[in-house]
Amino acid sequence: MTHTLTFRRPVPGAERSASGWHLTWQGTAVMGILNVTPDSFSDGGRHAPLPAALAAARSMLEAGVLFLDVGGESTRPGAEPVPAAAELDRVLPLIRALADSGVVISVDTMKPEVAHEALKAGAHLINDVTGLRDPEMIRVCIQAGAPACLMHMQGEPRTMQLHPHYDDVVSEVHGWLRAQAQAALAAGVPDALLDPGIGFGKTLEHNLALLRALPDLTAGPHPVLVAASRKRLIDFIARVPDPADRDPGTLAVHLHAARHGAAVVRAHAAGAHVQALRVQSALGQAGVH
Ligand code: HH2
Repeated sequence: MTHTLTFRRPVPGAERSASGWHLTWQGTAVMGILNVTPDSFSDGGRHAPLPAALAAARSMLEAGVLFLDVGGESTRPGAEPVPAAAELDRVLPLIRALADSGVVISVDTMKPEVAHEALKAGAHLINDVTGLRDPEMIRVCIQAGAPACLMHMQGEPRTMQLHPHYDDVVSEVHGWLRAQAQAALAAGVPDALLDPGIGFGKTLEHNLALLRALPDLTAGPHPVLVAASRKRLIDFIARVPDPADRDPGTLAVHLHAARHGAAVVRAHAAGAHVQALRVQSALGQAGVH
């Protein structure tokens, strides 16, 4: 399956047309996770000095990721917000250092001011776990010509796992994502990736229902991103308390997502994902870019 994401700014590997720059890939691409935070639930502190972050980025690039997702604020359940200035101090040096590396850089932020500065520094795509709820974030994307990944979250990270509740999780999440994407595109955002937000205000049953319903979301007009990397649902299913041990379960979820049309999977173990997706592709299923 071919996927396309449209930008109104130059992007490595994208083709230019009258309507913008179109990044096109076959099968499921990998977005490598690069958190430059002290407290992310899986890779917190690991990429703190810039050389360590660059070494991790290089190894993901060599492995064949299409996107790198740079994050400066943890959104794990219970996380406290970080001031914009601190988030910028974390992400900008890395984005600047990666700007000429030929990778598509996404910035994982909920704050319009961080998104604005990150796009100025060389990022191409906004990954907003609040799904462009803030109109200012929409303005930032339009002004910079950047598409956004819109993720669904019930509540906010500090409290989202206390009492998640839906009458019908699949229709509520899919309906909300489609409406947000439609509004964003109508306002002038160049394009949108949709993400059901695994683990964001959802019980295990909610997560499983959304993963089983992926064919409904991927049948729609927007490319879909799935991000289950090392999340707690894997512990609930397979009893793996340490996030660092959850890559096998992550791969199982992401290969399922690829078979059901996901355009992108967001992963910590990026190299393992590229390898597994290439093998799955060779077996006649969805594959890697
Ligand atoms: N999950 C996390 C962060 N960003 N972005 C999207 N689009 N979808 C997700 O599911 C998603 C996301 C949380 O994972 P991680 O970045 O590994 O941890 P932390 O938030 O603790 O930094």
